[in-house]
Amino acid sequence: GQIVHLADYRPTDFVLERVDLTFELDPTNTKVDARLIFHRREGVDASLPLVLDGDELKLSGLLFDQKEVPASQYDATPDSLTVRDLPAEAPFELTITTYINPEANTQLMGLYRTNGVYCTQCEAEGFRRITYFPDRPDVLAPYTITIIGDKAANPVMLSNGNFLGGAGYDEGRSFAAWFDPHPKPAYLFALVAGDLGVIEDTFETMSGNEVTLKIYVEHGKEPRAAYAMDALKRSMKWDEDHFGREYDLNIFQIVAVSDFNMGAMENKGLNVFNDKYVLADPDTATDQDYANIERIIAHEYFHNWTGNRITCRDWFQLCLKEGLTVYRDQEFSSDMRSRAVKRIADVRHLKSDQFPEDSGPLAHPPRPDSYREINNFYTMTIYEKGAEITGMVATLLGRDDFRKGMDLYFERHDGQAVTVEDYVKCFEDASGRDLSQFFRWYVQAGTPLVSVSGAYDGVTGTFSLSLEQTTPATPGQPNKEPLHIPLSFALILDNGQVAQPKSVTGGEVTGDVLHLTERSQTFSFSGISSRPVLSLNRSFSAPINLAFDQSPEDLIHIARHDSDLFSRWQALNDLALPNLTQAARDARDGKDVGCDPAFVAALLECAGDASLEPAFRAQALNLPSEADIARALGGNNDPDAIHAGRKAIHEMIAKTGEEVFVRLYDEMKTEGAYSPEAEDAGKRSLRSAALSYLTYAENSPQRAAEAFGAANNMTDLAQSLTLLAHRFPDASETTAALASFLTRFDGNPLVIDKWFSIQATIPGIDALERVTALMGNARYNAGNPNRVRSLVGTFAFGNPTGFNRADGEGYGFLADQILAIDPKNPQLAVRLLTSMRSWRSLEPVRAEQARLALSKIANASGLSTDVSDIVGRMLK
Ligand code: BAL
Ligand code: ZN
Repeated sequence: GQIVHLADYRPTDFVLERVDLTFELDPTNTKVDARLIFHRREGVDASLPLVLDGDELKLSGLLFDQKEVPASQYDATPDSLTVRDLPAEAPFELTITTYINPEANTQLMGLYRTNGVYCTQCEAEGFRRITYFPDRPDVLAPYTITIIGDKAANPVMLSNGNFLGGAGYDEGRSFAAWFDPHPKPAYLFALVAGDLGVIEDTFETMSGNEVTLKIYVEHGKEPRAAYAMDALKRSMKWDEDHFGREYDLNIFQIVAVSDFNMGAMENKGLNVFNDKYVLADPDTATDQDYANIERIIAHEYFHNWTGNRITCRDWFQLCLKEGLTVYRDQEFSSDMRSRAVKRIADVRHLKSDQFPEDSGPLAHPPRPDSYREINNFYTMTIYEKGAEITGMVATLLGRDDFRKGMDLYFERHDGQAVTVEDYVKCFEDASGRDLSQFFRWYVQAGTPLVSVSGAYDGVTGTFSLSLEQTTPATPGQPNKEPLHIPLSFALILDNGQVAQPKSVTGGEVTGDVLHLTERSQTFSFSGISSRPVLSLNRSFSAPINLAFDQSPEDLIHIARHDSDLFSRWQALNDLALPNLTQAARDARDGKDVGCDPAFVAALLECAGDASLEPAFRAQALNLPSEADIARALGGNNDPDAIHAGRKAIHEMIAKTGEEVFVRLYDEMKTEGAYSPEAEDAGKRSLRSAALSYLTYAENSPQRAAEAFGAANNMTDLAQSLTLLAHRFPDASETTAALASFLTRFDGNPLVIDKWFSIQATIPGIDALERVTALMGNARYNAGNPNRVRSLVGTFAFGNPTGFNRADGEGYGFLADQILAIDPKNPQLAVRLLTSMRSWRSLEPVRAEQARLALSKIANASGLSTDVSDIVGRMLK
């Protein structure tokens, strides 16, 4: 793979006017005829050839205006087709014939087969595995698609756009034709064919168009698609109400497939989903599964405007569609559920997954300026930090100007392939605010650190706040410029009221937002009658780390009084963390672990506070993870000590709070039939947090075993099984529960994935042996991404003690898995590899073992560009 640079961008020499594709489906030998109409772009030298992209292709035929092209006029290799002597001005038609083998396509890019169904994945560069094409996102054209296939095997034949018609074709075969009038890049192309079940519904858009909605699943699974359909209709309505966006075809289709590298894909009018994010019923899906389905259905649907109608000029602009669409799906979920709880969950995710990326060898700006393999840039930074940046724009501009900027974006750029600059310009034009400094968020990698100190002068009634920002160096970016950081804040008085300063000096403040723009800045607030407690970065208004030595008393004050629920959670979290890091140090040094009673009291006060929603209280009880603690420790990390320290803290909280937990466990029982709605889900989450603490207090599997026996939904069942397995792996109750779960759900791979994951994350040195044994289980399938992620992926990402065993066996195992998977599915291999991105923060013995395993990968021959790019960066 060559390195591609943003600075080298230039438009294509030829403009693609129309695309007409005919597929003659065959499992191992599908014929593709691509009729492409081009003209030379104005001003382009008439001697320049047309160069099209390919990937593992073989040209079988090439016609120019329906006449065979002489061999002297073109060169075809597996990865490109060059055609010379083309007209200076007039449009011309090329017909390209290729034969491809869907059955042999294990990369799951391009056209492949999954459980007997033909399916495509073209983002980012999969279309070039189907036919030679100008495969880049700034080449937009309307597509006509004809699919010809065996009638009995393919009663369903789908593509993008509106259905034109279909009928018998010849002996045993039929055809279906589709037309997508909206010009689109090839990465949004999709084709699905096979024998599938379907559920159908309709949606009336705001201007009165009736849209047919269809969700295709394997036969027999139709009832499990009902929640996805409901989520789709709510998404369509929400996008109209909140962004004025209406759907633009007469049909919208979703297909669930069982082999898929990503969560889902937003192909125009024909979204393809990993079945994990479509199928749900109370017996087989957890509350988290339901929430994920709702979110991802919305995400892919929202792409119709942010991604499809307006797409990216080049792949460097990926966060333009992904960050914005994540922002939109987060807003949707916040409206459907509890905004504060959603924010807490999103920030937890950002901190646990994006912050490590941003502080390690894979750090990159949300808008990178070079890449070797674009598949490796579907990252937490592009998606989640990208979403945070749009969120900061909304904070800086305020609701109304943000909406005006979005409206302008849709109006100005509909039908175009644009840049992040174009996007930000819309907000500048709509609001009159200069966002040039703010733009640095897009091009500068690394998580900024804001150091805070506050001082109150009772004589003058002034509170002064000194802020200093630094961003650590990241690969390729040794020096960082100061960013424009919007910090939501409150000065909370003794009585819990928010102080209203008379005046502010030292910088801009709009409403409750402080604008930190200099490297260091001191704000002074006058007219403050008594010493306030500063609550800063409320709602996590900026994705930064704070260095703020706030006293436990002040944090407890925030935890009690802040009107921003997120900040109350953050304060409890900030109270917990030093206890957990100290516990890890003490455990490492063989000392007794202690815990600040004031923190425990504040936590239990929150847990028992009936005025707070249960889901919020559950989030508070869910202590920072082992990965969070490792990050806070910052280096020389011993996962065993972190685990032991955290466990000891759990035991202390559990003992002190036993009564509270017994009471919550009773009170939070949900009544009546299972509902996936936020309210019941919140109760279940608090109940399961209480149950978890009770297993520590009681140190017996009894209660979890009873909960397992009494569970009437998958949330409770999976949670109690997790507690049994993780806390009491050797108990007979655990063995029995694992066996009964397997028997009950055998034949349902998505549920068996949970069974794999629960066992793969049992802490301790035995985990590897367990995982290896499970790989021999008949239900495991090393070719299916969901199976691999649920067993090997969960082990590497979610089992810090088991994976990071000091003898390095965990790393060695992972290296072998990566090397075995890479030749078949590089994207899946890379996914596993990124679990080791923080290897340098391990203590020296483990770090050396990790380095050896990574070197083994790096030195293997025949690596994919994907793996070689990532392992190279990790070892640099
Ligand atoms: N575009 C890839 C899948 C997604 O982000 O929706
Ligand atoms: Zn997306």
